[in-house]
Amino acid sequence: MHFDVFNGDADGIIALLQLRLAEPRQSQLVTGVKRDIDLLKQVPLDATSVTVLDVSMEKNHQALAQLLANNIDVFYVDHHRSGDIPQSPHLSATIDTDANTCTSLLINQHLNGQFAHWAVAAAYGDNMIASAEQLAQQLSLSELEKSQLKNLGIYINYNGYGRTVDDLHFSPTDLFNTLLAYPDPLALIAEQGSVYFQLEQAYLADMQQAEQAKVLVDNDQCKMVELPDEKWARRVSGVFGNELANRSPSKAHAVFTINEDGSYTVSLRAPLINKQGAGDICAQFPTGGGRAGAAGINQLPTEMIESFIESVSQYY
Ligand SMILES: [Mn+2]
Repeated sequence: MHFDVFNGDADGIIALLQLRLAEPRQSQLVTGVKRDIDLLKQVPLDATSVTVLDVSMEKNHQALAQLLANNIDVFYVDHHRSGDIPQSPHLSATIDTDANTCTSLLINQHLNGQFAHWAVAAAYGDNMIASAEQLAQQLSLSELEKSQLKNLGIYINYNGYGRTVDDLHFSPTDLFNTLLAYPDPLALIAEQGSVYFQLEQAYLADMQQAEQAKVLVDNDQCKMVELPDEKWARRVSGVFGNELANRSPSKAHAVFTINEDGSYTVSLRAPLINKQGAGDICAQFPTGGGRAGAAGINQLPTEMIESFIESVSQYY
């Protein structure tokens, strides 16, 4: 059995979508909420082959080494930190950590633009606005089409956030299977009552609640807000962070969400005009990590909040 392992956000889902639209294949899907990236260990060692999309190789290093040692062919495409890439005839890896690319854009190149409309939606969804605009322009998309694909990317990305799949409106597996019926996302958007409109309604309701969030800090370097421990807040935390970042491109932004154990889940965005340091800052704290432009901490203890605020204010 072939296994398709992918991140449950817009970039991961749409990366696989493009691949499976181009090369339909019976496969077992392995995914989860956006933060659930330790996925490769779920693949059994009797798998015939594996595709891995949009999850850090560094975080899946051991499981990858085991698959390769068992002569299982792995096709790996990603834009997160990879650590050392194993040398193996069984591994085909495309890793590009450029802050302006994402897995769906890498797959778009791999497929010579066969499903480029989907890649545009994914790039918008991963908040790679400049890259999305560039591709949209190459494709001569109208302003309306661009804004529709942008919304679609944002909604699919939004759907990936939650503590568990229970928080989500659609499990990433179900969403992937639903979207697979649409080689062109503009057809999905044109369909009355489609999943696009269902996600839109849910997104707008959650965002309206987030606008009331408590502001922890707002200075020249950064703005940080706190959201309560509720399903809507866990769903909206990441996209709300992107929205704040787009409104004030010169500031770093962090969204804090309280966990059941009293610690905080933190999602940090570097200033859009200076996409550096977010991953390094978060990696200084236990359970933290991510990319230069966007990173997070899964469990920040209350007593470390001040030191986190200080780190961010000093860095930018
Ligand atoms: Mn991604």
